[in-house]
Amino acid sequence: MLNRRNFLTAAVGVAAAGTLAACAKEDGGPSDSSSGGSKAITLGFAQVGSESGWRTANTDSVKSAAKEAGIKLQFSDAQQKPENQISAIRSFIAQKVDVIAFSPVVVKGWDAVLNEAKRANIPVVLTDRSVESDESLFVTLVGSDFTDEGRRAAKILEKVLEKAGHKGKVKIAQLEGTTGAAPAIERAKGFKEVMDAEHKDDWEIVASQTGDFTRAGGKQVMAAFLQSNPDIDVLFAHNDDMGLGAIQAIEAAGKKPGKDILIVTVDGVKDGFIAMSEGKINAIVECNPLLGPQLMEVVKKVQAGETVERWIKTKESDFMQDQAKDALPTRKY
Ligand code: GYE
Repeated sequence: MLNRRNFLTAAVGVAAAGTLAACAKEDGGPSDSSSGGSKAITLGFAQVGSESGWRTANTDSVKSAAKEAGIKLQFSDAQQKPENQISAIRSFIAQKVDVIAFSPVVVKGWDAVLNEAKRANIPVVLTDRSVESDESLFVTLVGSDFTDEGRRAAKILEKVLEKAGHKGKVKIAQLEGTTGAAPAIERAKGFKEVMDAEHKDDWEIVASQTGDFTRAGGKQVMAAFLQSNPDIDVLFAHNDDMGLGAIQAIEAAGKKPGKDILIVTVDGVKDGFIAMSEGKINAIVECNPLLGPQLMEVVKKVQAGETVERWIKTKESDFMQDQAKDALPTRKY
């Protein structure tokens, strides 16, 4: 995963990728324009799946931005299985696409296939999620700072608790994202960082399990949490969809989401905002899925051999319940 320590390696990585892109052109690969006219760039994109509202918005953004930028898109949906992404990347290499972009399901297990892309002189751009890999194997990451999102969730929970007039101990249940995925690891880490530094005596995570970023997962795991820990005060869900599933489980258990159990989620998709405007979610930490336009810009630069920043971060906001109704009409996803 990326951090400041890696910036030096980053510069080297970018330089190498620039050379890669240049080599690809000299090879007379698909981007060769020597036969006259400039050929469209072909981008192979290996998506995680369609597990959440965030993902649907992200896919739409990538597809429409490619169209707008005149980039030929080869799109593959991995259905949340890393092995499907690996096959998709191998097929992009076989097709000799110009650039590969992908949003890795989990952080580990990419070195072999990324080395194959490197040997084929095809630069790789990460989007949304990061990897724990040799950093020379990808050019850049276009996406959010998930550790910061975890910190922001803890900070906004302080406000939520204050607003609800909650005093004393806070029993927290956490619905984690996909096990081994960057947003699950880093959101948990950022939240715990603030908790350990500022709430050692009053906050406690009494239950924490993955709901795989899906609504069905959130519902099922929350139902189990309520059985084993009927006195949960707070739910921190790593995405809106799991929070929305959990709301169903909370209501089925005869409790009021947003009142009996205070809820903080991450993403800020429309359904999340609707639940918040109905008083069922107390706060949302935004994670912007509209990465398509930035990604296409980067792809063009990489293809042209230009230097790009090592981590192109997304700008985001936080929302409390009383902002939901006003914000809802202008939400773009
Ligand atoms: O929060 C979740 C999606 O990787 C940031 O994946 C993304 C996460 C997002 O399934 O809803």
